[in-house]
Amino acid sequence: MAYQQDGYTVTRHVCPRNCYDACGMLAYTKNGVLRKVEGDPAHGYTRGKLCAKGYSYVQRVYHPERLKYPLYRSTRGSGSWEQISWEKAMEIIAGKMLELQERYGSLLPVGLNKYSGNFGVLHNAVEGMFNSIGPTTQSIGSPCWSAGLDAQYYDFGAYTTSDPEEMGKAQLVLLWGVNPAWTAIHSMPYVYQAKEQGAKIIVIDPVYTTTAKKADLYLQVNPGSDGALALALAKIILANNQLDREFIEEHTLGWPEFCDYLSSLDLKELISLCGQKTTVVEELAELLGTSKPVWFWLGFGLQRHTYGGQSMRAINALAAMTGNIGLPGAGVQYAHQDTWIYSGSIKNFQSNTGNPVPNRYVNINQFAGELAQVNDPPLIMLWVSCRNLLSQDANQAQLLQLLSNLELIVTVDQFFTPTAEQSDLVLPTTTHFEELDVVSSYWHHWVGLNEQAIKPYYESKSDLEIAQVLAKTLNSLEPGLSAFPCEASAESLLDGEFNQELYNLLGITHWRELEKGPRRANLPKTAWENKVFKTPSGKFEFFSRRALHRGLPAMAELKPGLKPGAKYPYLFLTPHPQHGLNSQFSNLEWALKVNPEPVAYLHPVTAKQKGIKPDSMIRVFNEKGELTVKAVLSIEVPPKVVLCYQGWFPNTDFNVNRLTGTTLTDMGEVATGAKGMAFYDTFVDIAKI
Ligand SMILES: Nc1nc2c(c(=O)[nH]1)N[C@H]1C(S)=C(S)[C@@H](COP(=O)(O)OP(=O)(O)OC[C@H]3O[C@@H](n4cnc5c(=O)[nH]c(N)nc54)[C@H](O)[C@@H]3O)O[C@H]1N2
Ligand SMILES: Nc1nc2c(c(=O)[nH]1)N[C@H]1C(S)=C(S)[C@@H](COP(=O)(O)OP(=O)(O)OC[C@H]3O[C@@H](n4cnc5c(=O)[nH]c(N)nc54)[C@H](O)[C@@H]3O)O[C@H]1N2
Ligand code: SF4
Ligand SMILES: [Mo]
Repeated sequence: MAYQQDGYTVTRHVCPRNCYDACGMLAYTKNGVLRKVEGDPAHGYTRGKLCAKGYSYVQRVYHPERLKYPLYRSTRGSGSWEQISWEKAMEIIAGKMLELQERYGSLLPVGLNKYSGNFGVLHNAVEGMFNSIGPTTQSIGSPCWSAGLDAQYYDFGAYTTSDPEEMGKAQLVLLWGVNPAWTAIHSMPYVYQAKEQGAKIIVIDPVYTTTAKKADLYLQVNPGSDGALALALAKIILANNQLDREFIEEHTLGWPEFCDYLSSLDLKELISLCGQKTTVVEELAELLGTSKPVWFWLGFGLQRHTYGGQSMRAINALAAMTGNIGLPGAGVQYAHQDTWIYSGSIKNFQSNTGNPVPNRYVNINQFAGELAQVNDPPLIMLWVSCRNLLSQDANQAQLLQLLSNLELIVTVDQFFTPTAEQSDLVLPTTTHFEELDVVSSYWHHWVGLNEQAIKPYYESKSDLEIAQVLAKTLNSLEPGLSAFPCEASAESLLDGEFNQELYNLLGITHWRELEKGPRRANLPKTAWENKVFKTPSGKFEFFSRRALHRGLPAMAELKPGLKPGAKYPYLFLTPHPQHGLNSQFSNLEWALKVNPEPVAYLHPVTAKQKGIKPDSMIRVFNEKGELTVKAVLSIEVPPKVVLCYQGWFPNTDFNVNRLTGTTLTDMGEVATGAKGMAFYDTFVDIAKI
């Protein structure tokens, strides 16, 4: 419940971005205006702090370029946008949908592409509205984490994590393919806590990141070769007989097979694949073999490679053979959805049409590519929500091609993004200070509320309200078409999303109790503490029949990463930026100051080979496209890598995803319905201009 403090009205919030931290926030308003945002001290993981992006939300909410009204242009590319009323906007959209239904006999030509702009549970209203009108075309899967989730599923039977607050208990912390100093800053105090208590911190990353700079030992691994490194470590630990025999015997399946497999591998070859010195790998193996508990944090970056899932399985095996599972301060931490056990009723509306055809699902990671192949019926109209496709999706050329063939593109956003620019209709939406919602995290175990702090900005509406007005308009034109609850309040829909299991988990009897502060789910602090796994055998599976049945190797086999060819000899790495959250925040004044222009980081040796001078403009190119960008020389990247952080640079046409999109990851279908995107297996050449 909002309370008064020093002349401000204070409301509780959770940052709903696709971010590990899902921070607890307090919003301070005066006279209906948001004045400042601070961390909520009641949040047991974020503990009253925010990142720079979080502290700058006032700038984002009142940004001069924030969308205020629905905008429409009758001729795409004409640049002449006109402000229209919501009624008119809905007439255009609903009219087009019904016309397509008549033309094609179903709503399959109408598509939805939605992802991570806002992870609040009521934002699922968008999918709910689409499901309520009968089969449509929808994106499925995730660009974030698919391969890694499936790897955890094959080995552990499910993905679950320990409280990150437990990290301090570790004796050794391995931060493997994750950059929390940028992407999960509230975990850094727990890293430091571990260090203060005597733990060694190891970072394994091709880039000498801000996180790596905090490490006791840093391994600059060749991209995509983590499986080889993990297998090399496993081989040395086996040879040194530093195994946890009891754990292996009691709690694992397939050790003899895995052990045989390890014996068949050549250590020198493994070490050379990951580009390490033997002494360094031996040093790390010794640390691993003699420390307990060991906390492995496997990041999403690690698995954005063709064999990302397989690499994760090799690291899981390493943790299992050393018995670093189910102990306080140990375990393999990746991500979880244990606090996302909402009823899902807002999503799962049966359509009234009685049409039994299921939705047509298209992998979000190759949305344009797959739809280009589909003609029965083709995609004609697209609704984009919580997405900035024309910044974030791989295969931009394909995407532009798809969009250019569509008759109507609707984008719902707070800003005039590159995606909005290529749309026909742009609908303004609220921020999480202007709507009620509940937000969970995929990293920590706290759940909190977004209260409404201020009125919706100008004419903006929440994704839920937009779904409701669209359903209403459709029903007025074709009575009974949508089963979506047009009149239901956000409160009553939240009532529907909560169930007894979730209430029990949070130790509350009604979601309104979250007004008093976020709650930690009553889950074990240590994942797998009972060592009963959710695999078919109930054990940790070195050997997974489930994987085999899906056409994957049964064990963590060596799958060397993709190698650059002669034509495009550099690996193009595009991880997540410090000052933006994917494409968000980079249009704020402070972000434009600290990060004014895109740059490509090159090793000085690479620059010399190519005759590239510091700060000169270069071309980065491959068979998919080309970028022009300033070169910054840095010994923090390996010579074979060109590094550009992903994101949106307003007022430039820079876009790393013009070059990405060669392959999908090896896994992902089980957990997310589709394979992930191997964003980081992209190869390029560079040239001075
Ligand atoms: N500030 C900020 N925070 C964010 C985001 C953001 O954009 N900005 N995005 C959010 C989202 S959507 C996500 S998915 C997460 C992602 O956050 P992370 O899990 O940290 O993932 P990435 O940034 O993709 O990559 C992490 C690191 O993996 C390294 N890496 C790349 N390839 C390899 C490899 O083959 N082996 C190893 N060992 N390392 C490799 C990269 O160099 C990078 O430093 O962060 C979330 N938090
Ligand atoms: N090259 C390369 N590309 C990548 C990645 C990479 O590592 N390298 N990472 C990938 C990953 S992990 C991810 S998660 C994706 C992210 O891709 P997207 O899901 O497209 O993520 P965002 O850039 O966060 O954009 C979301 C948009 O939602 C809008 N938005 C915010 N709140 C709301 C709301 O309440 N309602 C609506 N309707 N819109 C809202 C924002 O203004 C923003 O324009 O990018 C992927 N792309
Ligand atoms: S972007 Fe991430 S770290 Fe920053 S306030 Fe939001 S949840 Fe917290
Ligand atoms: Mo992501």
